[in-house]
Amino acid sequence: MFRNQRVKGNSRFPRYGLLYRRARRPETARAARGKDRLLEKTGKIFVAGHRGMVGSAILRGLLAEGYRNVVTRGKKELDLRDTRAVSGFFSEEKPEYVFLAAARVGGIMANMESPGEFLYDNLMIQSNVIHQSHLAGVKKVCFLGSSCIYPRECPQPMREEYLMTGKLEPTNEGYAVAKLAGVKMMECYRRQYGLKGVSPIPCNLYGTNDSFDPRSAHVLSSLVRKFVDAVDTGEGEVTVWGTGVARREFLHVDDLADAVVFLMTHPDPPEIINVGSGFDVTIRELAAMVARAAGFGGKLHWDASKPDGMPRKCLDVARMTGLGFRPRIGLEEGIGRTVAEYRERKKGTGKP
Ligand code: GFB
Repeated sequence: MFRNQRVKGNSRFPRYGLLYRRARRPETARAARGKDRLLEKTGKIFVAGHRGMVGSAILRGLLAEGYRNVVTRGKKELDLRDTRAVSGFFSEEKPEYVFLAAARVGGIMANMESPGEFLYDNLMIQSNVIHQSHLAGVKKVCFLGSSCIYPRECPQPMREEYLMTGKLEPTNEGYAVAKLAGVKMMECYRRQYGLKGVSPIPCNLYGTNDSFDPRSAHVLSSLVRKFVDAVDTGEGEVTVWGTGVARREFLHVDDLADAVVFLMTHPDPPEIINVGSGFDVTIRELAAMVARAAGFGGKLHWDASKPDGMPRKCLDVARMTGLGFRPRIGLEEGIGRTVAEYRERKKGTGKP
């Protein structure tokens, strides 16, 4: 619906009110929105991947902040892996700011089953969008990394300077190599061509518009589906993958979107910056929280034949906290919302 047009208003996204925004904006963020701001309200913004979980949250965030000149393209209209098509799009639309949220993403099993696709699709998408942004003279680019780009045996919590200091976790190596290449491409393009930008590195994300496909989803949404479905069908046991000892840090995608828009409005953000809650839980603790939120009182069966993945992934969020940003949605609340959204989705379509 946003193709080639200025977005007229945000009535489709009523829960993002001014009050909500004001309440959570720290002083430094307000200062950043002063005269030095780099993301102008009337500037043309391209949100790549606007239908995905992250892209759609960024789009909602931008609309709530009063940005109206947003351009988007669906996958069918513009294949971001196609260099010629992406070049044509940039010549035609001439965006001034780019949020690169388009990516092939998935949980641990999807990553293990299709490492080639995760590597190829992401390399192509990000190379095309970052390179064309440079050629088109884009003022600022936001490229989203992922906490899986840190080494498998990384000291915890993981600081930005630990990148490239060790071997990657094998279960998501294809995806991580691509994302790492994207972060490096941003650095190299800044150094050689002066391309301005920021690469936020989010922890594990969940929230509105996430996939609930049990084979390919990330752990939180996958567990939401399993426990809600078990309650609905009266199933007494739910199977959870792995041993449950792996630790993960979670952030609701609305908080990520706020952080990303905040960073793009900041006059001089760090080139690479972790974005997370700063605390982690074991998968066992997560499963218990989701079971409780879904109202599941049965048994949990741990399928240790499935991989645990990286033992621990917890970001050091000191840089982001230093800029005055803190997430707003706690894990308990976020899980509750996700359970409600999954129930709504089931009710609306009759199936998930
Ligand atoms: O979100 P997730 O799939 O991926 O979480 P990663 C995997 C952890 O949750 C493992 C356990 O320890 C799994 O054993 N788990 C338990 C489950 N039950 C389930 C389930 O039903 N579904 C899933 N998916 N996991 C991903 C990377 O790693 O993290 C991506 O593969 C990306 O590349 C993403 O970086 C942020 O956290 O291990």
